[in-house]
Amino acid sequence: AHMEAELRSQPETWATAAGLREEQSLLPASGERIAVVGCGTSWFMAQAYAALRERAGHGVTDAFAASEAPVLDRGYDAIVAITRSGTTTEVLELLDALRSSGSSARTVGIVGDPETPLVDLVDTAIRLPFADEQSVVQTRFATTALALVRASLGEDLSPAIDQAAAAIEEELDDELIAAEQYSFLGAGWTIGLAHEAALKMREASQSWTESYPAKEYRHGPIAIAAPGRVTWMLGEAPTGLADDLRVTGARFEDRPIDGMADLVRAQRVALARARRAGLDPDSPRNLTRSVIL
Ligand code: F1P
Repeated sequence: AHMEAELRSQPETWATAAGLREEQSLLPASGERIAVVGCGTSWFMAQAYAALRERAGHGVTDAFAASEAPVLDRGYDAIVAITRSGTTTEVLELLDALRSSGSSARTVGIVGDPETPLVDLVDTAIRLPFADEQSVVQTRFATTALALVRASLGEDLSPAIDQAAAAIEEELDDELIAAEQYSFLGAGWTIGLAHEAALKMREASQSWTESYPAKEYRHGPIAIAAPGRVTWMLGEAPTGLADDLRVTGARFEDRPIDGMADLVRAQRVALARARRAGLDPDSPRNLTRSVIL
């Protein structure tokens, strides 16, 4: 029940984030060289953040899984850590390592839990308690953090909010929920969303999912496209992809809506598949709310 309620609240939490001018101003300024880090869902949001910020012309923005982020000084002006719980070990260890290496990079945390220990480890904490969640499987914290980033880059989120609200109410067709396999694709900022959609399907519903940059998909992964399987593009598809897929017999999902709104549809498919399989999406197999090593 948590996942469903949190999923459904996304249009409101995005609208709230869009209005948080002060929190937006705490994000690194245009022109700074930055790295964005996180684990799991938060890493995928870091990837989306990096692509959006570079596209907006705000400067070099790298994204790393916190466990693989370089601790040697690469001359970043700031490091942004995204973490709902603020307790994820790899993120805390990275911040510790940066501090002990004498790095001069400013650190910024984007957190859900406002009292988390992480807030004492960063120079600036951006708290989004209204988007924090009970469920293990993240939905709204991740997308709301990204909504904050998009608004800070001057994007108008109204179309995304309206499309997400519509996506929450629409009826999902049976064939889409019952597929054997799903490959999620993205381009630019939606690559992170494709990875996130695939992760939701695995976490909530134990589904076989893959995810790729759309143009990479043709370099091999398309080999498994077949009838009864779904290839799902978030954002605009590259020219020719629809034709390539037609001959495979796979279903091509290619909605011309905002990537975050389409991610909400994928979250709903994950929830529907979990229910159908008799799984409780609030207690996913082998997972905990945050990974503490
Ligand atoms: C990161 C994360 C979640 C994932 C699972 C384990 O948590 O990987 O994305 O769904 O719950 O932890 P956080 O650092 O954002 O709290």
